[in-house]
This record gives sequence, structure tokens and C-alpha cells, in this order.
Amino acid sequence: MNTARLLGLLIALVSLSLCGLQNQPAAGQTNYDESKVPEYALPDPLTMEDGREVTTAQMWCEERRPEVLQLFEEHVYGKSLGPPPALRFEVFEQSEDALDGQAIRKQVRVHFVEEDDGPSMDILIYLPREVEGPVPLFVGLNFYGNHTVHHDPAIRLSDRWMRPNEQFRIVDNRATEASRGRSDRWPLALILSRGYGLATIYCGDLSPDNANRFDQGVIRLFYQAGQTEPEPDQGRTIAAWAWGLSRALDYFETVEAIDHQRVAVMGHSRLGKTALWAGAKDPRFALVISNNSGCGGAALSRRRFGETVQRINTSFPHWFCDNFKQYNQNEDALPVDQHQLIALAAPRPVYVASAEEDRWADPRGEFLAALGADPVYRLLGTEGLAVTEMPPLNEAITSRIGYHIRRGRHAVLQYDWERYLDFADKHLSP
Ligand code: GTR
Repeated sequence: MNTARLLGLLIALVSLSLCGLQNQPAAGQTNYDESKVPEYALPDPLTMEDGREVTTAQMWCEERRPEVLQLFEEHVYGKSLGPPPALRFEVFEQSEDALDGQAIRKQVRVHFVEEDDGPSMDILIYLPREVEGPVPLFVGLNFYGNHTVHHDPAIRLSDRWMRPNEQFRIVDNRATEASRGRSDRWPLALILSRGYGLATIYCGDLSPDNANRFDQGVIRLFYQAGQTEPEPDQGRTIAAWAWGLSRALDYFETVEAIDHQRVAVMGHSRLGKTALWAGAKDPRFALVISNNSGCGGAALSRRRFGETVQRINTSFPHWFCDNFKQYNQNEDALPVDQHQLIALAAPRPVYVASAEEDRWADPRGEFLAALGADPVYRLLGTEGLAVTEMPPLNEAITSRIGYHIRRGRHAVLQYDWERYLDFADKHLSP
């Protein structure tokens, strides 16, 4: 072979291998290109780890569901905290005539130990005043304190540690009077007018959202003598947040005005990951809503589109259990993927919402996870997801697994809430 031909062959070989490489984003880089999503095989929700096929609803409920739940505990979110040393409900404020007569307001401190100065969380509750009988309710954690969800001056201003944030007027890690009503994520008047109550809790009451402080809420209550951080398979922030939502449900069960069998758990972003996990862990939640929850929430990890497992574990090392870090750039080794998290809600109604501009959260990956949960719903004899292709923008799918992708950014908009209310009307009617 002459030199020119040899050179030609070499160039062809180099460009071939470059082509191959170009089809994969470099390690650690964010991929926003659908054509560069690697090939992957999702774990089958209906195949047991020992290879047996799950063929009946009973087998799902008694064998496969507990197995999948345990895999998520061990590898992703960590084992949940145990029962609290004590559980006391102190209603510290209430009004039968809140929001110009539209609502009943209650503020409740849930104490997790006997002592008054131990870990506790404050639940803010509004119930529609004009509705007869126990009412259905949405419950969700908030990012910067209960006082941010509405301008109502009666809401107690949180004195807990908070992440710095200009929009929410957090100064020196504390809320200020100017923080009141700064959140636009809770259209309270709309929710009440549709006959639903709303309950919310500051997530930092349970676990401050900070890698050095996350155990300063409830987590350290569960340390053994001498323990200074959770074991690799023990839950951290998301587990503690989800645990708190279940403790709120414990309280709702004691309130006659609340229909505790019609409680929907809802969350946005990191708190959407939490809502899904809370719904998976605690079947008392009758309906589960994930708003733009993305990586570690509704989005499939194996797609590596937008935020990846490595990226989330690096930015937020305190959210998932330590074992999850084994899957940094190693997603195919995960024994589960997020479609199975959604399937853990089955046969209860679950709604996954994406936003077009929220590519970081991988809208397509969120849709595919919802679709991947469908066979479990069908096995249980309920409708799953009514479509197999992503719907057009702003078109809600309201089958038992609900889904929409709306125009706009990473946020909770009125559009989203209207869909959740419609979905709850459809699936939570008494
Ligand atoms: C981002 C994080 C996302 C999402 C979001 C949020 O920084 O990467 O996973 O949780 O925060 O909670 O707003």
C-alpha cells in the first residue's frame, strides 16, 4: 500500500472513531441533544429480581412492589426514618373567618419529641369555609416558609434557618417581614373556590437544605449513640422531607373537617421528587403530583439528558442516600429507574407535569417514565397512561396516570394547578 493510501485509510479511521465519539457527550457534560441520548434498557417493572414474571395483581402487591420499594430505599432515597420518639399536635392558631371569610385557617406545630424545644414542624392549613363535610386536601412542602405562600398577616413568620435567597427576602439565613407572600406557587383562592383545602410545611423544618446542616432537623433524632451521619443506605434530606409529609397525614387523620382519604401530595422540583417518594412510601396518599421534578424524580436516570445522577449527587450530596453515588456515570447499573417510582403509586392516580423550557429536568424522560409505569397500572386492572406519544404543548392527559407538558419555564403556574384540580375532581370524587 502506498503512503497516500495509507494516510487516507488512517484519516478515514480517525474520523470514523471521532464520529462515534461525537455521538456521546463528553463525560460530565450536560446533554441537551436527543440524538446523543445513549441506548439503554429499562428494568422491567413486572419482572422479579429472580427472573420470575409478575402475572397477577396479588403478586405485584405482595412480592414485586415491596421488592421495588426496597431497591429504591437501598440505592436511591435511603431507608426512611422510624416512628418519632413522640408525636404531639399543638394547634397554636386558628380562625373560622380567615381570608375575608373564605377560609378556616389552622396552624399546628407537630412535635416529634416530648420536649417543646426539640425538632418540630409547623403545618399551615386553609379549608374552604362554605363547603359542607370533610374536604379533600392538597398537601405540599414549600421552599422558604409557610408565610411565603400568602400575604395573610396571621401566618407565623418562620424563624428557622433558610438558604439565602433574594427573591424571598431571606437575610442572614432568616426570613424577614418582607418574605411574606413572596411565593407565587400557591393559588390559594382558586384551590379553595374549587372545594379543596391546602396544607403546607416549610421543608427546612424537617431537614435544612444544606449539605452541612441537613441532619439538624429530624434526622439526628434517629442516630445511634456516636453516629454522626446517616449510613450509606439511610435516608437524608428527601427521605426526611417525605417522612414529614406522612406525619402531616397522621395529623389530618385526627381532624374531622379533613377527608383524610382524599389527600393529594404535591411538590415542585426537589419537592416534587419528594412528593413522588412520599406517595410511594405511604399508600395513604390518595393522589400524587410531580411538578417539574426531573432527575431523581419523574425523569429516567438512564437517559442522562439535562441533570444527571453524577451532577445531582455532586451539587446536592445531602439529598439522596450515599449509595446513590455509586451510580454516578454508572446509570445502567442502577437496579431501578424512575418509571418504577411512578409505578409504586399504582393503582392510585398520579400526575407528572413537565415544562417545555425546563430541559434540565428532561421533559421527555419524565413522559417516558410515566409511560413506563403503565404496565403496572394495567396489571392492577386500572387505566394507565392513555397515550403512547408525548402530547402537544398545553394538552393535559387525564387518564389514571396523568401528564402534561406546558409552555414556559421551570415553575408552578396557574395552568398547572388548574390541571391538578381537574385531575383531582376526576379521580378523587367521593
Ligand atoms: C436544581 C436541581 C434540580 C431541582 C431544582 C429545584 O438546582 O438541580 O434537581 O431540584 O434545583 O429544586 O428547584
